[in-house]
Amino acid sequence: MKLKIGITCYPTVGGSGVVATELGMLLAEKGHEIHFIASSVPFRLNKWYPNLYFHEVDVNQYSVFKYPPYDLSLASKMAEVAKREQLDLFHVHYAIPHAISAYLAKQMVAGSNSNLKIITTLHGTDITVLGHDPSLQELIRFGIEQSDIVTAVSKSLVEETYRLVETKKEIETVYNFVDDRVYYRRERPFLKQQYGILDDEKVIIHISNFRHVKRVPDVVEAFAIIENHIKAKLLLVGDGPEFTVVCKKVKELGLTDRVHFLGKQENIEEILSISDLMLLLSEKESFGLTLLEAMACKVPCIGTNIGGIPEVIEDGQTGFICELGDIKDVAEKAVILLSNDDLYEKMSNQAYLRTKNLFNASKIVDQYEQIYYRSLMMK
Ligand code: GMT
Repeated sequence: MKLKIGITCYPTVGGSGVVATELGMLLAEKGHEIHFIASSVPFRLNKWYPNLYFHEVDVNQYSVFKYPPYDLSLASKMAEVAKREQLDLFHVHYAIPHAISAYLAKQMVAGSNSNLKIITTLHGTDITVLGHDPSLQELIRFGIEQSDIVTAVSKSLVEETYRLVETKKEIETVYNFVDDRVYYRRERPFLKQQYGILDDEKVIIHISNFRHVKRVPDVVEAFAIIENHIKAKLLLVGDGPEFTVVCKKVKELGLTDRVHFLGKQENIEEILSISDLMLLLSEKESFGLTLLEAMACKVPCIGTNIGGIPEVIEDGQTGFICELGDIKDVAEKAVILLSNDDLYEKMSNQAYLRTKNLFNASKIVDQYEQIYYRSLMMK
């Protein structure tokens, strides 16, 4: 049975937006009718499908409102689409505010679309929001409990949600995934030349939105030690609030000619194809989608022992796990890995195989499909 699915995500927000969009496209490829309901076209929605639609949420800018009521405009758009298109379900990414908007929309269409289901996927941001504003705990719990099925992107996030939100609702782990038709290693020698990277230099990469939690200065400090031992360049991809701090750190450590700031980039798979090692040293990370994209391109990773990172990187097999802030350990492990060809070859292959076996797009999309069908059987 083909389904009619409404998907809501923040269209411009990193990993969760990417996962929601790629899931929608893959479901469309399987013949389901997909309706994205969001404030703008999701940035990764770059293919056309006859059975995939986009419905824009127009947020009222009326000057009486100090804050534009995004969640209410969204609820009203979701209700409109659900009723007109007779959607089977909403799959929303984030409990706050999307599960709440879905709940409102469901109430609004109860008369004409009584079996409409809500699937909510938690990406970790709800928990971060809770850290800043504990008064939202009840609302997050409500969003979770009013959803028919709730998933989270790692086991660690499931546990953290139970700890902080105190709900009895079952939360299932559905890992993020990577599409191996897009993410695979290519030969790109000319790209290296364009970045002025010599053949005997190793390429270390970090990709993030440069928020404080990503600890990008730790990446730069680790690189400063690494490049004392081996010839290497650091590629910093992305942009965000800590960008200036990171630039300052690079200058202070005298690394200006060894570090390239690439800013926000599309086609990450191209840059990953010239990379030898990824560093993700975050203090909060429910999954770390960028690690998966790297591993699919045969790039081993070093990450912190935080959140879902150890579920993605298998310590000692596909890279290494280090304690938060232990820059010396990160650098030592990077030097060991990058100067031992046999170990490198083994880890690079293992990284690739891990994504293929565990985080494969078709496997995870099947998992979501089963969840959708199961939800329709629920009362
Ligand atoms: O990491 C961010 O700042 C963006 C955030 C988001 O909402 O997209 O990422 C979260 O969801 C991603 C997709 O599930 C995960 O890979 C990231 O680990 C998670 N970020 C955090 O938990 C900080």
